Amino acid sequence: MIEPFYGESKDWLRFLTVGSVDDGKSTLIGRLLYDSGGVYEDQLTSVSKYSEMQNNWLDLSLITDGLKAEREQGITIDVAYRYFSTQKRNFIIADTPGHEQYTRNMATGASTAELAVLLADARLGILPQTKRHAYIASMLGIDRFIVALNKMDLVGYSSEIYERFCKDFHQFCAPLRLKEVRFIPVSALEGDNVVIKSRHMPWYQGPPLLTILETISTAERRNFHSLRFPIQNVIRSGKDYRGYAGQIARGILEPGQAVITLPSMQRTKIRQVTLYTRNLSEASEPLSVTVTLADHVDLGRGDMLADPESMPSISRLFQANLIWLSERQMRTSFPYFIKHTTQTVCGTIVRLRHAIDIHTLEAIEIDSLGPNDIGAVEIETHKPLFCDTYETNRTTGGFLIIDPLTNETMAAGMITRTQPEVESDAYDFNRSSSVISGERKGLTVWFTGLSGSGKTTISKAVCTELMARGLPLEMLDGDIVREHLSRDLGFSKADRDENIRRIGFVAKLLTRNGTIVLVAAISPYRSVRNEVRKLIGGFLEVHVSAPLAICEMRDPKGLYKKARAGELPGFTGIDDPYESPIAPEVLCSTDKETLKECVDKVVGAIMKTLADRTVQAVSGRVSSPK
Ligand code: ADX
Repeated sequence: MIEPFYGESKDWLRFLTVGSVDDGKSTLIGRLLYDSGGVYEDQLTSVSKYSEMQNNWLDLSLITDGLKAEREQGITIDVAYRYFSTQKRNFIIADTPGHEQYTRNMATGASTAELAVLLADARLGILPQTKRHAYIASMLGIDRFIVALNKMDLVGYSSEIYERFCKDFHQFCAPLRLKEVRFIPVSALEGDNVVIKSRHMPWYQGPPLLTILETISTAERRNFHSLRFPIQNVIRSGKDYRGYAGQIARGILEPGQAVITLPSMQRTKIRQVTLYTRNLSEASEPLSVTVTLADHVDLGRGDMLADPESMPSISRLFQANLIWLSERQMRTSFPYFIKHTTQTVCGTIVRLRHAIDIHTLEAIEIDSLGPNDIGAVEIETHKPLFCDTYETNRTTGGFLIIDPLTNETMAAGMITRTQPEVESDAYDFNRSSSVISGERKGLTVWFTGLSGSGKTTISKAVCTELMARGLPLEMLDGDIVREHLSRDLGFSKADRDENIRRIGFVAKLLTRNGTIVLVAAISPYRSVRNEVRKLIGGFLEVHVSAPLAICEMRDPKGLYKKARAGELPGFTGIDDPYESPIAPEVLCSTDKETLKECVDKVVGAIMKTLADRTVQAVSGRVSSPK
């Protein structure tokens, strides 16, 4: 059983193993685990049995390649983490078994690793794959490499081959600005220089791989300053308790400590830090804890507690490196979702600055990034991120780009510069903002349906979803409008039409100014709905539908009962008609679909409309003569 970080006296080293197909990575890991006693009894028995059946020698790659069988059964494993420990240290190996999607897997595995063991085949030397993996590992913040030249037994343990390889690799990795590169000649199959020093290579003076892993410095890993605590969850209990749960991305948290809340910028102090039910006197990254604050501050998911003396950048504009993961090409000016710490916001890739040629590590000009490409971009988000550069903090400096329509992860990103540091001439703010404001007119989303069908519930939930993505929003709910704007109106046909025209007029003004307007009104008559559709322009009609009997059963305000009793004449559905939309953009059948299904449908339609519009605007701009 692996002890958690907390209270552990031996330290941990998380490392990533990197190698091309057939470099012998599985055998090397198997050898490390086997020779250091890290293989479970039952695992060993099955490996021995299988090896005997096959070829009579113990095939150590089977210890790790057990995963292959799972893969063949269609179980996807992006990264396999293996634990082992020696007397000196605990180890976590992030191994990426897939070959096809290697880049994606590496990006996942490397995000927490502090060292990479890079494997190459002594017969083949440095392959393009090796270079790609080394570059990606360094880009993901790994600045310590152990480069193991494997299969030395197959090249007669030649010191010349090893020396030449070291020289070539040194040359290649010079621009990567690594802190430490150690080389080691090994034969994972024979066990040379893995755990035990090789008898076959007396010319190699250094220690075996495991000794390097046990002794290499990890001291700089943790940072006790510059607190970053992105809030994942708000825990409420009783009348007064409000706890904020999350994972410490950087620094320490302790009772009495001064913190600033972002984005509300309020100064307060930490009252308590708890782990499960235990109060802690101090907690540091990467522990997940719950804190309470000395003052009553209203915080939510995506907000952050930070060190007031050393705040992160609060930025909507930044430069970043991207590893493009999707099969589909990168699109500039397309509204993607940007997932950063605990919040997801809308954002666009404003410009591709350049891509990287993996062989020469030089910047090259291309139009777009495709699968496995690496490039530098400028990004603009609709809502500020509380971020650092990836170099200073992998959590607050890293993000994912997600397709809003399919939810596919398109790219992994690493922030290299935030707005205040971006020179004004390098960043044409007007140009990028025009993508956001000029071409992004607003949209009215009109929820129509019987009283009790669920218009207000769905529109409120959609509002929360869109708010989290940083979109400018306004809600016009029938009940509230009637309290203010339409106080003088009743429920005759003429009054209802007037009510809808007033709502339509306000929605038009807001839409014109770039707002997403969510209207929830019974709006029972088709003709006036069509009238406001024409007036507003950017219009999505959502029919929130449920059979009258169900709405009547729900009767949230007791109005159906009153109407049936004759106390509310002209009630829609009872003695006044409801004319269903003929071709609404979205139909939510609240008697059959869950709230989440309905919300996803509406949010999807909104995002698609915005996306289509941006694409049209961009292609129009490209094709129209100046
Ligand atoms: S609309 O017909 O003009 O679109 P709107 O959505 O603004 O109606 O307001 C409907 C709300 O007014 C209902 O949710 C209900 O609370 C209240 N109401 C009062 N009388 C009626 C009525 N006769 N028919 C429908 N809703 C009524």
